Amino acid sequence: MSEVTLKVEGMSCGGCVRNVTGVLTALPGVESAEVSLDQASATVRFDPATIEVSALRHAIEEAGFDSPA
Ligand code: 9UX
Repeated sequence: MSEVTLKVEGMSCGGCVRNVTGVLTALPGVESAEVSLDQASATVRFDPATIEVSALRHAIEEAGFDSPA
């Protein structure tokens, strides 16, 4: 497993946190996601053989948030 912390911009309430958490943990290869409203971040544990960091960021953006590098 690898771990990465991504920026997540645009979250404004706990519902956003749940949505981002759900989107990330639904992805194949993602073991867990710890999303912080205060830190505007998501720390994701994932299997790099199954999914790339770019796909994690893409999923965040598809959910309506920004994940700048
Ligand atoms: Mo809160 Mo976020 O009412 O997508 S759920 S702003």
